[in-house]
Amino acid sequence: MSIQWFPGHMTSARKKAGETLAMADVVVEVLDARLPQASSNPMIHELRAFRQRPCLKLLNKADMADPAVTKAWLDYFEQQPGVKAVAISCKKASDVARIPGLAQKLAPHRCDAVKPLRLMIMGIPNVGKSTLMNALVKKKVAAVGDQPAVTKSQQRIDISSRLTIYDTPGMLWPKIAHPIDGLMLAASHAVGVNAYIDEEVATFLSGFLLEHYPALLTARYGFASPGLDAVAVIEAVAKKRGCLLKGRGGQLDLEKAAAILLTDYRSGALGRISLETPQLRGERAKQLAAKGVPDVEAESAPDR
Ligand SMILES: Nc1nc2c(ncn2[C@@H]2O[C@H](COP(=O)(O)OP(=O)(O)OP(=O)(O)O)[C@@H](O)[C@H]2O)c(=O)[nH]1
Ligand SMILES: [Mg+2]
Repeated sequence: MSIQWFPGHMTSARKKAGETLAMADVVVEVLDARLPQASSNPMIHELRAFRQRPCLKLLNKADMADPAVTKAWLDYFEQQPGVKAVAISCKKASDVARIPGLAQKLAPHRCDAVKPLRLMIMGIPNVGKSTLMNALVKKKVAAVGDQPAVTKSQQRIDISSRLTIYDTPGMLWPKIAHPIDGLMLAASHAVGVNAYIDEEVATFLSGFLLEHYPALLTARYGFASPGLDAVAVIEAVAKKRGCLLKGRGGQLDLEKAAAILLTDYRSGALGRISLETPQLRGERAKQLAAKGVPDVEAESAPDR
């Protein structure tokens, strides 16, 4: 079953976002650098296309993503019309300091107190929108936390007479078409915990890590991965970390081991990992097209 999460406050957030976008000059779309396409909300793309607003795509949390893959994503996004893409970590002041200047280039006519530059920060839950807002304002004006839907309503801050910023609640969309996108989003903590089962998401993650980053599994947990499958990885984590069910004669607590694996990925303790590449995404789109299924969640790029 695919993972879906569209709680009520997101319906009103979408309506409000549409209204605010009419007054904003540039969309600052915060993406998770580890899953830049899966974390691109097609609803944001639609709103932006309707209002014809340029977009600064920030591949945030780049400190936790695979640098070579991030570079490939930047090249991919930069081909899209009206888009500038940069990789940043909101926790690095020098990265954040570049953002107003980059946004200004997308709306050069908004440059003084009569026409201040108005930036609207948008994105899916838990990607770092409010962290970015706080870093731009240089004080804590918005609550942040490593869980989805911390921000429930919009906030406007006039940083100066020339710069206004809107922070918005994280939004997903009503139907995540591809199960793998739901799994990537859940692994990265963009989805409410009631919408998925840890073990299912950890099985997806361990399968991906086995295929693409086996050395990171070995480095973190100290077991050799050849010959293991996704479930065996979770069992191996359970053994290494002593996860046992109480009073069950040494039976492994796989739920606990799944939670450890997810926490280690989310915190970056496992290392720098990217869950998708433009190439993998392109191959999947071709497979879907061969079956007659359009990749509805892919933004239009020149080569698509
Ligand atoms: N490693 C790393 N963590 C980050 C970065 N930016 C934000 N975070 C963390 O990501 C988590 C979510 O940050 P928030 O700013 O609350 O995210 P948000 O997008 O506002 O989330 P919602 O309000 O729930 O939509 C927090 O634990 C932040 O500390 C980054 O660049 N690198
Ligand atoms: Mg927030």
